Amino acid sequence: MQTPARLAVVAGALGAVFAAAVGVGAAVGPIGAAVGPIGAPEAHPSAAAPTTAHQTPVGTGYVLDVLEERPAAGTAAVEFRVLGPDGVPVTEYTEDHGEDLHLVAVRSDLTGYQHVHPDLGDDGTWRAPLTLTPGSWRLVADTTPAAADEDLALTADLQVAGTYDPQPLPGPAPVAEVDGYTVVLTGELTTGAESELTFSVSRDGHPVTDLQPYLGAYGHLVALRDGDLHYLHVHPVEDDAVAPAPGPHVEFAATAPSTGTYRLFLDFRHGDTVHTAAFTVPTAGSAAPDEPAGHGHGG
Ligand SMILES: [Cu+2]
Repeated sequence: MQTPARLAVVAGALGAVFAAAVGVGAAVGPIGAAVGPIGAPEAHPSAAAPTTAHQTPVGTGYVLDVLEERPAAGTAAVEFRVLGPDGVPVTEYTEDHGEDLHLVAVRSDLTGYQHVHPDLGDDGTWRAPLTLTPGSWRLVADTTPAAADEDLALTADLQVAGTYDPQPLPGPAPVAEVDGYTVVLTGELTTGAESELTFSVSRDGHPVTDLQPYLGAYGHLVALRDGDLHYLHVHPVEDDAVAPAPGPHVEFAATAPSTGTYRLFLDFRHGDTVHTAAFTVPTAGSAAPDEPAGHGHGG
């Protein structure tokens, strides 16, 4: 029940943004007339006008403000701020899954996935170490500003110079191999109703039953839609009466807002290392015609 509610919250909040923007415009008058000496650099006027192309207002007017939208290719710290409805960098957050902010970075062809937990400076500037290749990148900051009282998925895009070499999206498959592990996905991603996705982890043919906690669970799942890179909130299936087992099965619940093909990234921790298994998953009913309804070729 939680995921539809959260999606509904996001959708409702989007409506609220426009209503709030109208209200703010009426109350404050000319935007930028007297924002005050907050210390925002002159060269960064977007702080007062959260509607530039790279910023997507979400929630109650919060924006993800990247300081350098055209970084060079390579590994470097990407700096950004979460700006509140008042344009002031947010410094107080409410933890979710053990972190104040989860940053996901992925190139527009859904390669190069990175999930990091950046460091927050006293001035509200986050610094995230990212490895970027030429092309367009989507950043998603999954965070709960203390004053917002709801989980937000704030997005921004980066353009990395160089020759973009797009990779085709791997076809739908229920099995992924990563770092010597085999991860099998069962379940479907459905629209309009919550469904469960179960990931089963094994290595060398043996189920892995000693997964290590990562971000307060035995797995962390991120889903991004092919094409528009829409970010899907996913949460672990939690049963208050039964503590989750440390593998081999890790369960999540998700609802897709509409049909499409998603790339699912499962982070799990084993051997003191975080591994990421990736799957291409069409929403139920939009699957390729040659995909079998079930895959019972066991044994
Ligand atoms: Cu995270």
